[in-house]
Amino acid sequence: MSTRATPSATPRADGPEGDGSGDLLARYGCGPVPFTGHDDALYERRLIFDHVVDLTEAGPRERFEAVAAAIRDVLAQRWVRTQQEHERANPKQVYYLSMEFLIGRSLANNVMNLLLSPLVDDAARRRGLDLAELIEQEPDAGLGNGGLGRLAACFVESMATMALPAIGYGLRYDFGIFRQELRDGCQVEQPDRWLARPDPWEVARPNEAVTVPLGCRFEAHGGEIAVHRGQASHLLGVPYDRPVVGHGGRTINTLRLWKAETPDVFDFGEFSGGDYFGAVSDRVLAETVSRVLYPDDSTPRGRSLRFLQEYFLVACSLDDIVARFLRRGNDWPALADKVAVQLNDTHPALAVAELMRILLDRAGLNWDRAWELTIGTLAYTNHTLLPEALETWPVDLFEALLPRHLEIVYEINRRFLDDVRAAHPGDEAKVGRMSLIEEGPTRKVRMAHLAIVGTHSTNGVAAIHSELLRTRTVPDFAAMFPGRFGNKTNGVTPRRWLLLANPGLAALLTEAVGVGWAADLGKLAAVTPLAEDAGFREHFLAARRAAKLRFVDWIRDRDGIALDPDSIFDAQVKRIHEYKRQLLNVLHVVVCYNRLRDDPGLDPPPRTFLFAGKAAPAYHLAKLIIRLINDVGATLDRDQAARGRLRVAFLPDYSVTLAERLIPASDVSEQISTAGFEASGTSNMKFMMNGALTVGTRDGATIEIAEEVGEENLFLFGLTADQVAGSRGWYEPRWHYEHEPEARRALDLIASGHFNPGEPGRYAPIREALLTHGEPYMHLADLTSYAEAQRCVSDLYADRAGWARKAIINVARSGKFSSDRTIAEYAGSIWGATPCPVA
Ligand code: 26V
Repeated sequence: MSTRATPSATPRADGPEGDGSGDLLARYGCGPVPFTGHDDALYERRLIFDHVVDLTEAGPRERFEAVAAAIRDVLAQRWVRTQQEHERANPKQVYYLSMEFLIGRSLANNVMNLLLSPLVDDAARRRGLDLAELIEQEPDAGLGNGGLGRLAACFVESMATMALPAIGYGLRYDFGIFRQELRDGCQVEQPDRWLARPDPWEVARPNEAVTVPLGCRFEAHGGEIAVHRGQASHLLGVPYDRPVVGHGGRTINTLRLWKAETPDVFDFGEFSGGDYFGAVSDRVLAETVSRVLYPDDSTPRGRSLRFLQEYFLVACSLDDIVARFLRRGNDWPALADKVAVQLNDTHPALAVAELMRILLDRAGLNWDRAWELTIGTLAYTNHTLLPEALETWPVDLFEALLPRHLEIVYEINRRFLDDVRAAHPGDEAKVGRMSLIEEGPTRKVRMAHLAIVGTHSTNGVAAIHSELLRTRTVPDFAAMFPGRFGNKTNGVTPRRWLLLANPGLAALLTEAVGVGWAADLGKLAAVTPLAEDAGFREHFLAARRAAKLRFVDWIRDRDGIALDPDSIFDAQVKRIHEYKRQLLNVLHVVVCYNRLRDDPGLDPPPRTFLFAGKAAPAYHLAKLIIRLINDVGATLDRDQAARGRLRVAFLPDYSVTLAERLIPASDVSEQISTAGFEASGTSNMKFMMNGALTVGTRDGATIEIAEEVGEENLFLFGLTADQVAGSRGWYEPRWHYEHEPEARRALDLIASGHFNPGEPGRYAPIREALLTHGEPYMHLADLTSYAEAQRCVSDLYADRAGWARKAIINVARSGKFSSDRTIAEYAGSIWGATPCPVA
């Protein structure tokens, strides 16, 4: 037994007092900052002066605001110092442009990264403050749909931890991702009023507002804009800054979110011809641009307001970037040496045309010079291969809103296609495939083509995804620009996803390998031999049990859902989408249910199948899947055959906060997408880090997880991406239905109305989808091997030592999946950026 003592329940961040955290932060050229010397009456002052409330009268929300404001007071000087140092040193500056930042809550995270946990715990104790209750007062900043937005949040945290001079740019939506309610098992969307109360973390900077000229005036109607051509107008972008605290608190970078407003009252005359009423409604209209996050995850329809949002982000951010670049005394030729801009998917790909416009029209450079600098400055990350998610925008929309940009896109295309023709004379089919313009009844700009042609780097987010991008999605481009394509396998921040989310396990790991793993996750490799240590395994299982109990309490308080901690917690939490195959999971549940009904003597370990995730509001089949999960859950609860042995729970309103509680409590991680469809996945990494075992297909980053832990330490099943692609065209789900009795009985039971006696035909569309010739997600093709993998899970669970061994190895080998590793790769091979430590 190598651990010294029973781990304490409180998280032990790398402490400032000579506990070794100094050396590991030294990897990033910096050590932790001791935030001492602040008088701890900050909290009282904030209560009295901000809230004008007697200390004993303050409610939980006021107390939260006062604590958060006090923490902001503590970090303010450091935040300013970081900016001053970046101004002084004029390093290569990194910018991460993203339409989404799925931040979640900030209070506990900031306290942790400032290494203030012991201080804050102590101060709270002395005041009788219930910190857990205060933390629950903070709404999630849900400015994202899912993986892409959460990745952006992990990345900015890693960049700050690694002392990179980096700024994230996004939009300050008034409404983030919708709140999901369940009524009769159906998803109902409610607005997310996260800014209903003042947000203590943001700092408005109206004096740094930027003006965005548009080629037309517009009106907004339900997500579409009606354009009045020929009348120019303006939007104002007001920055709201949020601190991004690096672990150790030395670097505090900025996340700058833009709010759309009208230029000030002064301009009202120009805007509205002196019409006061019209002027006020123009203000309201302008503000609709940053009103709401688009909730679709992968089905962009022709929603023109989204186009305007994307341009607004690009125009505000590039204006700000260029202003900072010039203010630091740089000159245009140095742009690509001093600035690296990463485009998070094609959503900000208008940056290619916008930067060209700035360099041509404002800097007065010639085309070739401007093009070289644009390509040298910008880089693009692709996050999905789903054809329906590859963005295109009608040429008409460009023409009306951004005529100059369309001109530039046409000129980029003309020169590019000249090069294509020169390389492939006579191959007009290739020219048509590669053109930036999709011809057809409505001509469209292909944003992925623009992004590849207009940047020096295109990367995917896991090895298989980058490979498929090169070989299947854009092979012509990969052949033309072989040096531009690369891979950057995603990662997640171990601070939020392990140190903060799982204090018990974090403390055990610290006991085992010393502090320092949180900023150098590779250090966990030293835990590997402890998988063979019976004493360590006991401590490990105890820490996991504690996380489970904590979650059981929390979800009972939040939703009134009672979960049995003695059952296996088997979790599939992610957006609801056919390719992610929640339906495969449900089919397997029904297979298990049928077995129990057939043979009441069966005695598998009890299991609770946990689901959470939102469906795009217009994705009817996804919403029907949610309803099915709830119907199955309710039926199992009523049936003696299942009771106590098989449960299904759909946890409403999946969020960063729910993930932080649920992942540490889960035994099994479901990563069961059709191979070739999930670009990376990132919850797979969070589960692994917290000691869950993966049941998964060979897809996305799960393949690399298997490489790290060895195939014997997870449960892989199903067709490979090549097999899936190879059977496209002849796949016949009916064959499985006819030859596999368990599959047939499961499907028949769902279609029979057993789970929904009130409305027997309810699930006909699901049966239809699963049995349609050529069903693209191949549910039935994988069901048998999935059920087999799940049988292995149940068998192993009975062997506690065997289970713990594999789970420990998963934690120990999770080092690769720290977003610090990912960011180090971006910094080294795409950005050419190095740390700029703040003294
Ligand atoms: C598309 C659209 C279309 C218009 C409205 C809003 C919207 C929002 C998102 C998207 C594309 C989503 C692409 C995406 O989220 N990809 C995910 O990226 C993760 C991080 O790289 C990755 O782990 C997931 O596998 C991948 O699905």
